[in-house]
Amino acid sequence: MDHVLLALGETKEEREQRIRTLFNFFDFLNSGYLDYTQIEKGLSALQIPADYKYAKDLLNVCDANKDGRVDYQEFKRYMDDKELDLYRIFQAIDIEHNGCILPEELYDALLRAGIEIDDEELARFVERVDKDNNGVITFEEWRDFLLLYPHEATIENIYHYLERVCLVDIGNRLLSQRHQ
Ligand SMILES: [Ca+2]
Ligand SMILES: [Ca+2]
Repeated sequence: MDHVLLALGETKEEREQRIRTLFNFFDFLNSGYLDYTQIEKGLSALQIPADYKYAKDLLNVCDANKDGRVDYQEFKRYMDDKELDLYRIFQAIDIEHNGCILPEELYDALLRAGIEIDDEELARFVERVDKDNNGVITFEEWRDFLLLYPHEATIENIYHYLERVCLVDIGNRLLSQRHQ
């Protein structure tokens, strides 16, 4: 976890605070735990494709004692595991180890996994994750994009997730055009 903190420039306390804030965001009823409805609503509010399965899977992955609720400790443990996983795969993609993923590196990582995409798709993927639009993906941007993705962070899974999120974006854009 020390590597993760270093990559984010965060202290242990700042990280704890960030996770607590996210938990409280989901726990809008202030009940001290999250259930399916809260997770589903929270994901929707964050513009994350929150179809039935996705929220359900996130609940199942977090809910270690299987009582149908996610308490803070369970949520925190999920975050610990997830951030470590995301850090590992980030490092594997960032082969130059300069702390950011360049579009070429993402392209190469996908290619190594047997997935060939065109320039347009690559640009769309990078743009989706690259929040500050500087053309590269930092670990913080990577983490924020994938933190609530409940499935194993393999390059194949991430590819399918990116595809899906981009489709949702395109759908929303078409909808807002129609409403203009
Ligand atoms: Ca539980
Ligand atoms: Ca960036």
